[in-house]
Amino acid sequence: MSTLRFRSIFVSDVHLGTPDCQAAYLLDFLRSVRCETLYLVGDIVDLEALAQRLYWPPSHSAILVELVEIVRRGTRVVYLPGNHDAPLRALCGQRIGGIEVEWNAIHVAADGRRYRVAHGDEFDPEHIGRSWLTRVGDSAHRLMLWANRNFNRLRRQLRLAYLPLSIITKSRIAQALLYIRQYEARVAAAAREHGVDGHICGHIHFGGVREIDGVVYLNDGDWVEHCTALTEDEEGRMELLHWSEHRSRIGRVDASSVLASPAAGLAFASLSSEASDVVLRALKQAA
Ligand SMILES: [Mn+2]
Repeated sequence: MSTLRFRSIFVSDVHLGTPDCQAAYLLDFLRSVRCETLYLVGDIVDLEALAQRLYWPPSHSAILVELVEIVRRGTRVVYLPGNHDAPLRALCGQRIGGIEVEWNAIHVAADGRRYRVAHGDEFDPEHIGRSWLTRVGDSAHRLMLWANRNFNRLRRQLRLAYLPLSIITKSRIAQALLYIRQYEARVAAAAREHGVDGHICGHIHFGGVREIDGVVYLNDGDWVEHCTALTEDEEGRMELLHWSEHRSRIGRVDASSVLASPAAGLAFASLSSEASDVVLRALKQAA
């Protein structure tokens, strides 16, 4: 199979260390692509789950081995930890095994657009709220102490980060969509505040490409259910790809247009057709 070449690739919410991780599809994807910069946009290793139960099949080690190989090939790898790998935020500003660890990053696309990149749990007020960011300050040492001290309390709170998913599994679709829309709006508002052209995040396990009030919202999705990655080509065109037995382009942003990803198709693909009908009705009502 031929190798796909990209300028940059964004992957998040892999959740290594949990049985839900779709490691085989991700490994196939990583082995099928080449890029100059790979962004790991948080929740890569689920330290929160591993603290509760040790689960680590060989396929999860294979992902780490592949990441080492990607670094070795000369790809720049930037790791922006999320809430499920939050203890790694203590390493922000450092380079670990050739991987740059940062809270967030500014990605300048080939077309000159500037995107802020961060996992995105700070836009999810149900889980911790503003206290998370304001209390920490910017000292890595203080962050580490704070993370250690609050880790158990944090774990209880972080579980709420999956609110959208739990709502979806309960088939309360309209609320899930409302939650996702509110999240997207908060991310877009923050992008405007930062004066960037868009924001690239993950966290809510709902890949998405949208233009919201003049800024671009890009969510690279997850490798738990949807198996999606965000890619940038040499012209700065951003595409959301699904990668399993099927490979498809779900949404696209280029210099002149935004081809938004379908609102519900991605998130609800795994539900039964009956549930999908509910989704469609909810969508019609929302429209
Ligand atoms: Mn997350």
